[in-house]
Amino acid sequence: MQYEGDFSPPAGRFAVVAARFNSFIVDQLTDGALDALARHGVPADAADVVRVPGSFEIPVVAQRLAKSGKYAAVICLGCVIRGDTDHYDHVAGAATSGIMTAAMNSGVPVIFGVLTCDTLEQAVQRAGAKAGNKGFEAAVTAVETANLMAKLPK
Ligand code: INI
Repeated sequence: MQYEGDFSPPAGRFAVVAARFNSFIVDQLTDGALDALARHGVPADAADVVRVPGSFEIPVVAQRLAKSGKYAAVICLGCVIRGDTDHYDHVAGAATSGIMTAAMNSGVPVIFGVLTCDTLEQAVQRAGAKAGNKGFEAAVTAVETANLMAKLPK
């Protein structure tokens, strides 16, 4: 037996956790994620958007949502841009490991759609320009992984 997720319309609800920090980028990621969900057959009223102050706050909220039992997957969206200090490393590292922890603690797919960029230009390219829209890609990953989880033996 082989198991693999697919892109058929998934059952259940989806949550998008979006940081307000660098909102001009994250809003584009959020639009991309909601567009991908809609294009994969998720009704608009089956997608909830939860906004948090910054990427550092994503994991605790994502874990709460994932553990609620109400969502097939949680999609985390943020944008961390390197500055003059090592602040970037702390925020990006905490968001990354916290999002994985939320997935492992809940058993629900918690998808990593946080941009970690050296420059604003890199972020723009990944939020709907030359390098695509990473929010859209994160939501497609959420659909595939949610469908895979539904197929796996209990
Ligand atoms: N939050 C981000 O999402 N991106 C950033 O680039 C960022 N920088 O650079 O500081 C950022 N900081 C805020 C952080 O996520 C928390 O909201 C804050 O530290 C309060 O806990």
